[in-house]
Amino acid sequence: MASGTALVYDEEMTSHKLLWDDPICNIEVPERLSSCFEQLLHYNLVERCITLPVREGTEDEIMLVHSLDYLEVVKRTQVMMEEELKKTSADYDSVYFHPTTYRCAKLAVGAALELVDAVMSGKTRNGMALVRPPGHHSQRNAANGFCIFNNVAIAAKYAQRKYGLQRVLIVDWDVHHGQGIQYQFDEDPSVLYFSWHRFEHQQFWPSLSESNYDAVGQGKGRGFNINVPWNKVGMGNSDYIAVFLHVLLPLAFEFDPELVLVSAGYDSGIGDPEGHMSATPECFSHLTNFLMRLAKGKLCLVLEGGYHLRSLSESVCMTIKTLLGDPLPCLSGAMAPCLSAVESIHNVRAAHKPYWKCLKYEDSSPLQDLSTRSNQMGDTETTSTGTQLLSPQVAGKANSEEVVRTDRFLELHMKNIMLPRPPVKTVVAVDENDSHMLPASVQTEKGMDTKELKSTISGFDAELVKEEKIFKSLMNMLAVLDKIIKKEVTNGLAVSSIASLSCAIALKHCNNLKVPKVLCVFAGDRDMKIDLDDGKVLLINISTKQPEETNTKYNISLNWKEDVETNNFFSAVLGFILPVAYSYQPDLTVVVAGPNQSLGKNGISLLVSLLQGLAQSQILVLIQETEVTLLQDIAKTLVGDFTPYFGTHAPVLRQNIQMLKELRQQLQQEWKMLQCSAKVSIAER
Ligand code: Q9C
Ligand code: ZN
Repeated sequence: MASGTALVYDEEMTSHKLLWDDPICNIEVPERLSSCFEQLLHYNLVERCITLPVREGTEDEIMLVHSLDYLEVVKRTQVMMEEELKKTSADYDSVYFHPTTYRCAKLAVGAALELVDAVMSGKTRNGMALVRPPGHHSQRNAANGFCIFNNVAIAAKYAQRKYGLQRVLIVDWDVHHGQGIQYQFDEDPSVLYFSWHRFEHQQFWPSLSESNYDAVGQGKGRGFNINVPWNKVGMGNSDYIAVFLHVLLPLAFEFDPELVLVSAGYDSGIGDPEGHMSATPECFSHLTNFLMRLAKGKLCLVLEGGYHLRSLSESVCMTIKTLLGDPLPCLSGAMAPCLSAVESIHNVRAAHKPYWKCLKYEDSSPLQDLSTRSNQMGDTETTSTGTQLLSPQVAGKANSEEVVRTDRFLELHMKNIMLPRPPVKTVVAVDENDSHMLPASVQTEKGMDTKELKSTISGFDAELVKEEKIFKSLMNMLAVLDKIIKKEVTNGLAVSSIASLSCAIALKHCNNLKVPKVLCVFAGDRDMKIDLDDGKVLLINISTKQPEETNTKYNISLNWKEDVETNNFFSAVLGFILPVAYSYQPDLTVVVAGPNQSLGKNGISLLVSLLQGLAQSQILVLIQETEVTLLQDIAKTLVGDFTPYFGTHAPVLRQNIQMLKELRQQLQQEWKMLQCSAKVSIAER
């Protein structure tokens, strides 16, 4: 499988710049690009990437999306004097031209295409192109919103033509609506376009009715355009993650793309003078990490907006660190989406219900503007993250004070979240007979024999523990866990003859070492009681058996029926397990593939892959001896040089969905990231 991360960049794209006074365009500056590259150098990330030279996009490539007439207009600006450049710029909304604009715009297109080639040919697994001018607003016959050629739309068409792709996903996390991309693929079911954007009930630029959630695509393309309007500013980490879990990811996994392109604008990040949102840089790590699980890891990001230089460059660094496979920083701030975000999520899901299997049992019709109405009635709820991390932002004109304040915040913040990378990522404790199945880069645990570990074990079932082989494997498992907790390694894996016992001992060891919060996801039959002490452990048990205990906040059973041929489990992972996990914010995750687990390779891989986003990627996987067929895939997933395929989305079973609905109903006040229906959350607020 392909490995490595491509970085496509050329300083020449900084030559495009504004030559006159224009209060609208003056934020799109050359330093946007150079500051990103400098910060990447500062964190020693450039040297870890495979740097690729840029090239010009050809006229034919540009005409995959744009008309010849428009191409000629842009070409003519090369030889224009300032007055003429001004006049041409004024023909479009929020655009400026410079004599080097044509050249830079061609390089931006070419950079995106080089990146697609690197990823599609297997030269690298993923990558990012740092480009100017941006692209997602530009249209067949028009420049728009600082954009000249639609880099990402051209890249999608190019990838389809050159590599015969049937399904391409475009994720546009820029804070503006990429209407240019929407228009290009509105009737095209082969490209799924997702965009979230500041909308404020159509008050915010570009103020189009077709930016709302009910624009789902047209003709054959119905259902393949996803708009998530933000009707308030200040949206933060929890709102973004909630939209990914409840809207984008279920549809994206069902769509099953062969390639993922990202219109990666960072004006959706904290401090941005256009967006006024409050997502912190590590949020982009999490978004990137999610998208790396699609299309067998084939992921290409292309820069769009982002106008707060420090916020932009730190967020770009977090994105590239994640592409490289580094552990993820925890998200800061309390994890609960705001009411306005939940309302948007509800409305998009309702609008897309007719087109997607995963939304089949959605019982909702769109709700209009509930959060706005309650707001007018004097409800002063503001969004969560930003206001807690940083004193409240004032919507409106950007001022230099706000920029400085965010700079100072980010300086401190980055020191807290930049994690050291352990020299060894994965350590395993397995039987020698099985070790040939493991990737070369894992370290095998030979076992530490310390009093401390022995005393942890000896508190448990004496008869079992007396057996030499069992005792030894428990010691090895604890040694692996110990290294994870001490941050000598990022993750680990152990095979166990009695998974329930191993799990109980592991949790005991966490408690001894004062790990504050452990998330334990146990698939299969658990025949051992686990001490759940004061929320230090959150246990989610997935089993085909009816649970004996009733569900509580920290002890949750999913009675799950699975069809092994296909993967039914997406809805449980995205719609329940991850929302609960993100709400809990564990310090360590333990996943157990126990006896009679019914999730199969697809389900367990999915679980392990996605849970790596929690707890700074610190995760211990315990595999029951009888389930060793999982070993190879799980080990590769932990090492990170492999993205398993999770199987196709099965039609969801009604009983599973019903069970999830009831659980969500019961627990969404405790675990707020579960909220995805405005009706319920309003009723209970
Ligand atoms: N009153 C990108 O982020 N603002 N483009 C216009 C008019 C234009 C943003 C405001 C913002 C364009 C790529
Ligand atoms: Zn933007």
